[in-house]
Amino acid sequence: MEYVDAADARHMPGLKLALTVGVPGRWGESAKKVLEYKGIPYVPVAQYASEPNPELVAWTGCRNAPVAVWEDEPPRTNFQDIVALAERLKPEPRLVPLDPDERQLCLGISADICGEGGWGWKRRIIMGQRPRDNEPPDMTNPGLDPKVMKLAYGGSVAEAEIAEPCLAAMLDNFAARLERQRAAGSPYFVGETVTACDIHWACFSALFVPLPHDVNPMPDWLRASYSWLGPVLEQHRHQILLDHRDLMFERHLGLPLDY
Ligand SMILES: N[C@@H](CCC(=O)N[C@@H](CS)C(=O)NCC(=O)O)C(=O)O
Repeated sequence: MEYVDAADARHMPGLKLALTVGVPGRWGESAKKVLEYKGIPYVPVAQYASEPNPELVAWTGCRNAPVAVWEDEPPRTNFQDIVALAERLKPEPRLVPLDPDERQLCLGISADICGEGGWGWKRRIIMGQRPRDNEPPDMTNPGLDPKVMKLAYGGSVAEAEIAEPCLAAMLDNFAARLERQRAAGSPYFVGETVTACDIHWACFSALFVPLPHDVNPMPDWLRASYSWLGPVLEQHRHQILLDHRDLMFERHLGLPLDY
């Protein structure tokens, strides 16, 4: 992917999206796939993992990614705000259902996947507590500033301990919902069409079982870190969660990933 520097991008018209260069950040990939699914063009802006990113901060007030800026409107950094912006810029194909019950379900599932305290956040807190029991040794990126990452996303040992049963319950819940949907004839989380939470799970399933290297070339340390579930979550490796991810990428989102 070709990235524009933040200092240049801030003067460009249209939609700008800051993304972490060379790393498939889950929030960034989700924002990208929401826009791509809807056919909304954007300028990819370079954000460098764990670095100060001073030009991006000067422009948006935000150091990390993603950051979406439409024209000269305020920046959007939260997954739900980015989906709402995309819906406004191009309502079709719709990713947030009009039906109130379905909308609450869709946004609730997305919040459970991407929101603070959700699947991605809790999984990251566990991944940040090193070393974990029996984990392989090669899971730390020598290029990242551990202090910055710990401060931004670290969490505590106590948070990591309570995270694991919550994550296991989330996997069971997502799988049970997909099983019910499958029995009703739909491969998607809500209703009969793709909604935002389908894209969010497809992208965040990398923290469960990452797509293979040929379509998702991740650095070895990151693949090891994303893949290592540990003995508790291993018991909740539901095949239907991977079937859903594969269908989403094959039918709707496209492969290989590019970052
Ligand atoms: N702002 C997002 C979360 C963003 C986020 O966690 N970004 C991480 C992805 S792992 C990131 O940019 N990491 C690289 C860095 O901090 O430099 C939200 O609230 O939905």
